[in-house]
Amino acid sequence: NMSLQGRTYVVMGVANKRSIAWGIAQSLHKAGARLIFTYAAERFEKSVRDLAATLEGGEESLFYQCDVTDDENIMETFQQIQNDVGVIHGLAHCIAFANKEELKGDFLNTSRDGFLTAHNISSYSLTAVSRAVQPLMSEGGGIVTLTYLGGERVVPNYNVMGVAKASLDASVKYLAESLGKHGIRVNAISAGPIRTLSAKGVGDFNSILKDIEERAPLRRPTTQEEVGDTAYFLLSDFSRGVTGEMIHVDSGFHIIG
Ligand code: 0WD
Repeated sequence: NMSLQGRTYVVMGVANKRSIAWGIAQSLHKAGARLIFTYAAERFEKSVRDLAATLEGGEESLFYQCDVTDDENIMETFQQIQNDVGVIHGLAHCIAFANKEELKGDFLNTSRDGFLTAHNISSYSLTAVSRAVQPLMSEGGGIVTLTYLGGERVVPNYNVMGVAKASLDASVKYLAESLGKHGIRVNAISAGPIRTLSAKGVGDFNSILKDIEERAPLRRPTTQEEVGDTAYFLLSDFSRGVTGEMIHVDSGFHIIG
């Protein structure tokens, strides 16, 4: 049964309408899911609420502030979600950050602070959030995160974020093992480049995009909707035998040498 009617999903990381998280929210909404949105800081609340209001029946959505660098904030957020809705059936983690000056030039110049920040927000947050949501996922379900090819091989300018994605990818496997006994699956989508707010921070993003259009098997850029529908699959029962997996939604670019 592909309907998500009667199910509730947490979507973390909708910054604006270009956010990959927004593509995921739209796919889950189409399938009938109830949505809970979290945003990093109060200043994002209005834009998230305005976007959600464009969904038919979006008045049912719930909103919480959650800064993933703050353990207490994470605890409070999921406590509040538990009080307000009870059971959660899945979560989409669409969060990453690195200092802009470290997303260009030579990786060798990565600072200790920049390294730790990138890993803290982009990788450790998945473990912190998974631990917080686990008690709410009493009926089992799925957790999905977003990763990128730059964690598997060297992509120019991706630098410290690539190392953080490698850490995130390994976390997906360890978390899949930890949470499998609770009926919770953990998977990653490796998305092709999509022009979002975060992508603006990556040096020479345009040439990364152009390369996809010219050389990826499907010869076209990845869309938000494509990632959204794969997240929907990974958060639905159709993927019930899949955990600890990474699915590339990148027009097939990752197979090209
Ligand atoms: O080409 C791309 N855009 C790709 C992105 C290709 C492959 C993967 N990804 C990944 C990113 O690395 C990230 O993990 O997809 C994920 C989502 O990124 P996005 O959609 O490209 O970027 P954006 O729209 O800027 O969303 C990033 C979110 C923002 O959401 P909110 O609603 O919180 O503003 O990450 C959030 C950021 O604010 N974020 C945080 N959220 C909570 N606590 C924090 C934080 N401390 N820092 C950043």
